Amino acid sequence: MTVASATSNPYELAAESAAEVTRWAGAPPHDVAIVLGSGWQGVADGLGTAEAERATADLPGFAAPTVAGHHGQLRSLRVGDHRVLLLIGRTHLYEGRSPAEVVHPVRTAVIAGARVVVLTNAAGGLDPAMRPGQAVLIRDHLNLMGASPLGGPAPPAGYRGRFVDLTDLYPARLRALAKQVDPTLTEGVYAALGGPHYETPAEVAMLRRAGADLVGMSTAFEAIAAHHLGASVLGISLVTNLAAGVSPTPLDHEEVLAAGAAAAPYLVELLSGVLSAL
Ligand code: 8IG
Repeated sequence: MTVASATSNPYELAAESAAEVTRWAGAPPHDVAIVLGSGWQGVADGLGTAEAERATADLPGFAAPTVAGHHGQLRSLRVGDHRVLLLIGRTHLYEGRSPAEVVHPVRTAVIAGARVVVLTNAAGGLDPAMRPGQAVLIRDHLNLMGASPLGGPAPPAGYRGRFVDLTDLYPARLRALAKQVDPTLTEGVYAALGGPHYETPAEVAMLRRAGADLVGMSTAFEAIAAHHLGASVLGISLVTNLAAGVSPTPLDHEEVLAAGAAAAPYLVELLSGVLSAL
């Protein structure tokens, strides 16, 4: 269920929920938003004590999550000089949601003031050298979702047009900050597929030949939408499994959540370090 609104325009709807977030959290605005994907939920408490917290269910445009490990919650916290909006749980295309619904939380955060958006996810590793529990910085993506979050009605007056350049979608400056925190971090190309099934071994072989290092079912739309609104994006994948045909065993969602829980202390250090370097 989604809370009713007078508008069906996705930008106006995001502006409405941003106004509600601003009213709720007060000034100054959040300057950083962090989306915690599956496997990353355990990180929320480690980042600091929430000044305020609410379910997304009563905010305009937020879809109710349907996936185990995705809660649908906003938290507002201070980390050093930053006001951070944590978006806990996310909406995926495979839940039957539209691209606009998938990016609504990120649009809300950027319109509410976020200049940096950190997108986290759990992903399959395509490189046999990758290890479950390893974090990888997203250097670029292949959007194989067959859609764009900028499709649909043209952005209203005051927004950038929809033919957006994506050359610098995941800016090197933000990746460099993360590497200052952990010099052993590597980078990779994230292939976004619709899911919810995992890939066939033939698809995994294709993705490797196409230059992908990671595969998952999120993030690409949100990165595009955040960049379109002028925010800078840092993408971090937690490799929780090796992809089909690379992994010796079948894939399963519990494995994702377990790998996330085990990596949580490291991921807290990493995100806290990035926030203090920002
Ligand atoms: I975690 O192997 C996780 N998410 N598409 N493929 C896709 N998504 C994933 C995978 C994977 N692992």
